[in-house]
Amino acid sequence: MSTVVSHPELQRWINEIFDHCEAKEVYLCDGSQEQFEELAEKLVAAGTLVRLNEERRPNSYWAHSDPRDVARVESKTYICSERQEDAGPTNNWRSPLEMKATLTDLYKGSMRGRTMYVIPFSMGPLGSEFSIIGVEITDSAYVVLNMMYMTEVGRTVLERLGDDGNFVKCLHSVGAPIDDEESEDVPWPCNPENTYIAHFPETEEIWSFGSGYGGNALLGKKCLALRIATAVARREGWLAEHMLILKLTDPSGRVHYVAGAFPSACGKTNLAMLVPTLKGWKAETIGDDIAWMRFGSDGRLYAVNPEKGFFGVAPGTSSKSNPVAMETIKHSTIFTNTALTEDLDVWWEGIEQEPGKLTDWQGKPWDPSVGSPAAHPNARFTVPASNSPTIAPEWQDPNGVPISAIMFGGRRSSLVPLVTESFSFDHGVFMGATMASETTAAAEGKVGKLRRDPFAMLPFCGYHMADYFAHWLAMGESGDDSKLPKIFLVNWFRRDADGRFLWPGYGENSRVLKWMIERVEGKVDALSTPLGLVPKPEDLDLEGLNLEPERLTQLFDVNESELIEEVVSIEEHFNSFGPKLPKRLWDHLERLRSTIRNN
Ligand code: SAT
Ligand code: MN
Repeated sequence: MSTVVSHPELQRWINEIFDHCEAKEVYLCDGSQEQFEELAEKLVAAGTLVRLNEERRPNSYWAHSDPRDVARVESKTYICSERQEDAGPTNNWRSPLEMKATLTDLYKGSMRGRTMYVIPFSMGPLGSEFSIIGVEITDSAYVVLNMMYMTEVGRTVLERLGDDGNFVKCLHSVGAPIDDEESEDVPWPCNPENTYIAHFPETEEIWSFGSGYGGNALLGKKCLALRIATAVARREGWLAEHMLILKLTDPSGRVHYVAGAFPSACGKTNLAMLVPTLKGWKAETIGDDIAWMRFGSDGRLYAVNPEKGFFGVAPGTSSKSNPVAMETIKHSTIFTNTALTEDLDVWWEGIEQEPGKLTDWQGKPWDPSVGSPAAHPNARFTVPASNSPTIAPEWQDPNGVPISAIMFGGRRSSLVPLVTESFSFDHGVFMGATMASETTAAAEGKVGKLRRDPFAMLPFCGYHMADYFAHWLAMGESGDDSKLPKIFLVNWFRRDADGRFLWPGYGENSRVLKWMIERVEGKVDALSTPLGLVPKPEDLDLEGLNLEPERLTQLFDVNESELIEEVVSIEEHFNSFGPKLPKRLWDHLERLRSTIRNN
């Protein structure tokens, strides 16, 4: 095979994969618009993409997947560290040797009849101290288009890599060779029986096989920017987090940046695109999913969003729930597993418009009498962040933005107050480590069951979760106390005795953000409770909200028998991590338990 790149190790790896996977040809992705269009046309011809109505949804496409390939598969996701104890109890583990043997067999000839795409990409702004370069080799053109929206791709990245730069090797195959040149390809090739998403944190490699779905196949996102990055961040002393980054400007023009971790189905993307209801306040997006954070020379914690696009859930998105997202996806968007309208636009449950006659996410004719949803609940839009009308001008600042506050949140119908500030950074780590959310209909399993999801990182931490907690504590220790971000636990989802939400949420959450900022600026006091510091009633700006005082009381009420249950449940949670769980976190649990005994 001829030389395609000047980096000897990259070229060697390209040759090796080309030979082993027996690909038909190699295609180096340069990041150009011409290539985007060429590949989009190819996918339209193959039936993978449908070009949407140019007037209603310019430069946009619709795809629907194999019905067996619609989401991340945590049961097939592995952390292959040398030692099992380094993967910890929350990850699937296989030894690197064993996993590589299994996958080497599967990759043999897996790209037969297909083009092998080489995608040089950067997570984080090129040239930033934060950034990590990866190269994804894939046999899916759909993956290439999505990577072009989600990351920086192409020549600029190769130039920055030079001839001897480090890069993360990301190998992906849909695992569906075309053996008979005469036969037609399927629109969404995949191999659900043999799907593996394998991570090798020590050698910084990702091997993914069998799935074309976002989180399994766009390897820069969860695989690199979280699972591999967490392991790198631990070695190098920074944080790779599943967090949104939001810029807030108060009426006097003062700016603060806040980061926030929320489990799925808690409105993270909506919060990242918040439209404040408070007069004079402005919110802009830096990122909606991932934050990489490290201390700057001034001692503050700085964050970048390593991504360049949004990969958001479509169902439920509307001009009411998220007008900014609706504006963002008006053009240049790839929709996957939404429904398709008769005039070639997209539709999903919750979008507001009447559905009419549709093609559903499985490609079948649909009208409301069908009964099942027309869009898959995990249907997605992929869109460049630059499409967003409220993306902050500094969203790609190579130095990142200084974080004033970190929020942890979950969906809790009782006990957890609307907002609680941690007593200290350590106590904030306790809040993150004990985060929990009630399951919704969107995920499998029982609805309303409480699930602990520490730092919203359960499926994304590339090493032992207890070591990850220890890393957070160590970060706090290495920082300058007065400059560390304040940490808050929020809960937009408390309900009254009749099951109704007590807090209106969405844009009204700006009222809670305002209080956090006033705390950061030292403008207001707080009341101490067993769970942390809460606002004095007069300090929460409720003007124009018509919230009865009774409801406000309920939003902060801590019921003692529920607190007892919580302590028992956290103890069980902590025990699941074994002896590695940092003692300081046990101490915080004991302190909480003692507040019950003393009352
Ligand atoms: O497919 S992704 O893993 O990127 C999206 C998600 O599940 O959060
Ligand atoms: Mn996410």
